Formats: sequence, C-alpha cells, structure tokens
Amino acid sequence: MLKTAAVRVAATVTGAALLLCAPASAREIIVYGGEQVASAGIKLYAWGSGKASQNTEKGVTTTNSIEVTSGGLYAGGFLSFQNPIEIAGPAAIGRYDYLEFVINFKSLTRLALDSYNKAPTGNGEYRPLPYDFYGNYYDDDPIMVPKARNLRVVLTSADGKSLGHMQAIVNKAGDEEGWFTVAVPLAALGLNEQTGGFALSRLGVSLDFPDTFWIGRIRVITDESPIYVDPMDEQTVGSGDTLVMKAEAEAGITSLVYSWDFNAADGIQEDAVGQLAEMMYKTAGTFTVTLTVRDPDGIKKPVTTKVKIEVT
Ligand SMILES: [Ca+2]
Repeated sequence: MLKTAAVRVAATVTGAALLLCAPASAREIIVYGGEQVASAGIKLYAWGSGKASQNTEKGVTTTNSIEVTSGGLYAGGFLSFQNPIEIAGPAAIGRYDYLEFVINFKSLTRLALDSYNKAPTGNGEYRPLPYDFYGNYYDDDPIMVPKARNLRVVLTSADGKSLGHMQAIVNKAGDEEGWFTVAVPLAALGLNEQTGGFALSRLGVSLDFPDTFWIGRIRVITDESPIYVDPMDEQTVGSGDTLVMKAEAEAGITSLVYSWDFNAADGIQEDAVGQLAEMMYKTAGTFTVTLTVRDPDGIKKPVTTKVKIEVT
C-alpha cells in the first residue's frame, strides 16, 4: 500500500520565530512574566486533586515557570493575584485580543490522524481510520504535539464574576525547547468593549489529559495576523492507494482547525478533521480536495484552498 505525504511548500516563517517574535501588538498586559511568583504577588494553589508550584529551572525568558499537574479538566492549578490585573478595559479591548499562554508540556506525541477521521471509499461509504497509521507517518522533521488537546481556563474577577473557556491547543510544533503558544481569545470568554472590564484576580488552568505542564508566560496581546494556508500540490495516486495529506497554515498565535472534503462533486462536507488527513479513492477519475482552515472560536476569517487529485 502506497503511503505518501503531500509535498509541502516551505513555510516563510518558522514556528519558533512566530512563537518568540510576537506579532505587532496594539497592547500588551503581562499577567505572568516568568518571575518568581512570590515577588510577582501571585499565590499558587491546587485545583481539586491537581498541583501548582514554582519551578526555578525551566522558563521562556527567565528560568522560572509555574509548574502545574493536571489530572483532567477539574484538576489543575490556580494562580491568585494579590493585585488584580485589568485585562479587558473597555477603552483598550479589541476583537483580536488574546490571553496568551506559553506552555511546555511533559507529554508529547507525534502528530497523527485525529481519531474521528474518516475516509470515503468511493462508493459513498465512510471507513473509520482509528489511527491506522499512527506513528507510521514519516517526515524528515516529525511534528511533536502535546498529548493534551485542550487547555481549560477559568477566570475570576475581583468583583466575583467567573468566565471559562476550553481552548484547542495549537496543533503544530513548538519551538526548539518545546514551548507552545495557546491563545484564548478574550472574545471567546465573552469579554468585549461592552462588558465593562475584567479585573483578573484568580486564574484556574487544567488540561483534558492528565499531564504536568509549565507555564512560562501569560499575557494579553493583540494578534490580527490573518489565517494563511499554503497551496497544496496536485497528486496522482492509484485507486485503492492511501494518500496522506498535510495542511500547512499559520495564523499568528491563533489555534487552527482543519476541515477536509475529499470530493467536491457531491458538495462540501467534513470528511476529516485535523492537520493530517488520510484518504482513499476506489474509482479512477479526478477529484477535488477542499481544505478549510479556521480558528476554533471564529475570530478570524476562514480560508479555503482546493487541489486536484488524479486517481488512475
Ligand atoms: Ca464532498
């Protein structure tokens, strides 16, 4: 069985450069800048059966980070701010403001198919692909991604308001030292210029996978960079062969969702989700693959790209 990866156009900016050179920002509010927490007026404590503590060896711009052990969505750590931080002042907040976390995860895995990928057989049937090439996807430069797929954040304000969001973790490589950006749009938390500000006094963090992680930095930052998707190369495959395609897209610090349709002739559906998609055509012909890339919270404009697949 042929297993082939779509040829990629070299990205113009590397993931690491994007991660560390933040996009031009209209404003920046440091929530945690890599200080020793005591000197920053931050108290750490457990959320449920989780743990939170100061780490003094691992950091982004310093050697400090906040070490959190999460046992799932209801077990992690809390950061309590002695001086509440205004993160959503009505005069300054914008649609593209994010609460950005820079995180190192203990548990990584090779990028593989999302578990719910399915591929059409060409007879209108959909074949589930439960990781059938999990770990076999080869690449000169394998992409390591966190095993956790979502960061849960719960924010409490000085006047007792509570907001929460589950944020899809950026599904791409971190920098050389394993720091990943996870950016929660303030708009996804329900904060905008009409909501009248939010003085952050407590921040809870947990993951959807039991793991230990290190938070090197937390800030509010503006990121207006649009979604950019690399064009895909046309491919020729034999009928019954397995074709693996890989999407390459960037959108600053924003998490992305990849949606695939394998045959435009019967309309655009969601045949697969994920940066990698596997497909198989049982009949010869020309098929159009449509890739739509969007951010999970619908803040930025989605981008669609199409490519022809010749099946012989
Ligand atoms: Ca279709």
